[in-house]
Amino acid sequence: MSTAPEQARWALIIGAGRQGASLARFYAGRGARVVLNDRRPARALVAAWRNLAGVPATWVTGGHPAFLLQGPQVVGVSGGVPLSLPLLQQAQAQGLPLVSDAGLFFAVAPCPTVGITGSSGKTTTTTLVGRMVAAAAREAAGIAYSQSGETAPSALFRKAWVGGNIGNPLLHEVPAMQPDDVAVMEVSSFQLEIAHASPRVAVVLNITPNHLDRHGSMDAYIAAKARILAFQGPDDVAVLGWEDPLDWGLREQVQGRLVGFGLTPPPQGVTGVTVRGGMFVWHSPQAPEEPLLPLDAVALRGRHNRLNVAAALAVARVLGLPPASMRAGVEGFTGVPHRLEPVRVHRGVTWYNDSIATSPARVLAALRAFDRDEPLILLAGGRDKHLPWDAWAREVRRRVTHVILFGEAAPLLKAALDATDGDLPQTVTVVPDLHAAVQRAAALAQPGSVVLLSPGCASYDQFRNFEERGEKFRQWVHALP
Ligand code: UMA
Repeated sequence: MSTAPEQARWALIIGAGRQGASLARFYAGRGARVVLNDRRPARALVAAWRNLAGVPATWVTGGHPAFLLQGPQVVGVSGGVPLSLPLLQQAQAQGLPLVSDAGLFFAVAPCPTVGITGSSGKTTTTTLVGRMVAAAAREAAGIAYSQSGETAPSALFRKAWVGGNIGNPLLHEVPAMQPDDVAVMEVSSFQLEIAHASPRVAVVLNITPNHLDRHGSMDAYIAAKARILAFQGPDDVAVLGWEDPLDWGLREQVQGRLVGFGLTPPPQGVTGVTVRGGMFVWHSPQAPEEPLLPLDAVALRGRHNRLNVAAALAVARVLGLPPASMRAGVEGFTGVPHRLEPVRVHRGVTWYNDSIATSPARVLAALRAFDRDEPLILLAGGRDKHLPWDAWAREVRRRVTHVILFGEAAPLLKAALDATDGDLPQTVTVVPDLHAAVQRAAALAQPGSVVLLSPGCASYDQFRNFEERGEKFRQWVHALP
C-alpha cells in the first residue's frame, strides 16, 4: 500500500516561495527528509534561504534536474509552478503523488476547516469570515462548529486562523492549532488542481474565465475549482452561489449538504442566504426566515461585494456564529488593499486601486460598482492570460469615458475595443507603462471624475506581482502635484 502524502519520509518540494517554504517546514517538522528545489539560482534565493534558516533541507537551485526524482515519496508543488513542468510530468509518470500546501492542510488540520475559492472575491470573503469568527472568539461566545448547522452554545471556540492564497500559508502552523479553533483558507485553482483532501466547509464564490494560460481550457479550470468538493464526506457542507450558472452547476458534485447564497430569491427547496426587505436572511424551506444582518451594514461598494457578504454569512451560519458576530465582522470593514481600494481624493478626482483585477471579469465587477453618472477613467493592461476580451470591450464602450492602456497587452485590448461598437470612450490612449498611465489620467481628469486602476491582466510584464503594481500606483497617485 502506498504511503499517505502527509506520512512521507522524503519530500521533494518545487518552488521556494511562500507555499514551498510552508511545505518544507511542515515535512521537516515531521522529521521527513526535505529537498527544496527552485529554478532560480542560489543568489536570487538568499531571502528565502534566510527565512528557512534552521529548517533542515537540502537545496537544489538553478533548474529542475531529473535526478531529484530518485528517492522522494511525495512532491510538494508551490502555486506558481505549472504542472506542465517536465520534472512534474515525469514525477506523475513515475506514480509519485503531487500535493499542494492546501490539500495537505485539509488532510491534517486538527480543527474544522473552511476553504474559499472562486474567480473573484476570495480574499474579501475569506477576510470577512475570519473577522466574523474572530469576533465570535473574542466575545467568547462559546460557539462550536456543528455539522447540522445548529448552534452549540455550550462549546468553547478559541481562535480563527486565516490564510492560504491570501498570503500566508497555514500548513506549517498546524502544530499550534487546536480542535476548538477554526481555519479559514483562501484557495486558488493552482492549489486545488492537485489537492487530495477537501475542507469541511467548501465555498465556491463564482466561476468566470481566469488563468486559462495555465489551465489550458475553461473545462480544466472548472475541474480544478470543483476539486474543492471532491473529497468531502456526507457530513460536510458545500456553499455555492445560485446566481452564477457555472458555480451553481457544481451542485451536481456536492457530496454532503448544499447551502446556497444569492441576492435574488433562492431556487425552490434551497437553504441559504438571500436578501429580503433590506436584510440578509437565512432562508430554509422548512422554517421561518432568520434575519442575519441589515444590507446597509455593508460599507463595501458594488453588488459583487454584497454577494461576497452573503457567502460569508452563509459560512458563518453553517459554523453556528451568532448574528452579533456576523455584524461585528462586517461593520467597519471597508475592504482589503488592492481591491477597489480608495487611494486619494485629489483636486476633486477620486483614485481607486483595483490591482487585484487580473481578469476581464473582475474589471466588469469593478466598473459596475460605480454609479452611471460618475465619469470613469479606466487604466488597463499588463500581461494577458489568454482570456476573452469581448464582454470587457462592450462594457468599456458603455461605461468608461476615457481608457488608458499600458503594458504588453495594450495592443490586444485596443484591438478588442476597435472590434466593438459603442459611443464611448471619448479617448483611447496607449502608453508604455503604468506610471505614464497615471500621468495621462491626471491630465484628463476633471473634478468629479473617478480614476480606476483595474488592469484585467497579470502584472508580471512590469512588476513582481499585483501587490507591487498596486503599491507603485498608490505611490505615484500620492506624488501627483
Ligand atoms: N518556480 C520554480 N519553477 C517554476 C516556476 C516557479 O522553481 O517553473 C519558483 C520561483 O522561482 C519562485 C517560486 O517558485 O521561487 C514561486 O512560487 P509561487 O509563485 O507559488 O510563490 P509563493 O510565494 O509560494 O506564492 C504562492 C501564491 N502564488 C501563486 O499561486 C502563483 C500566492 O498567490 C499566495 O499568496 C502564496 O503562495 C501564499 O499562499 C498569489 C497569486 O497570484 C497572490 N495567486 C493566484 C491568484 O490569486 O489568482 C493563484
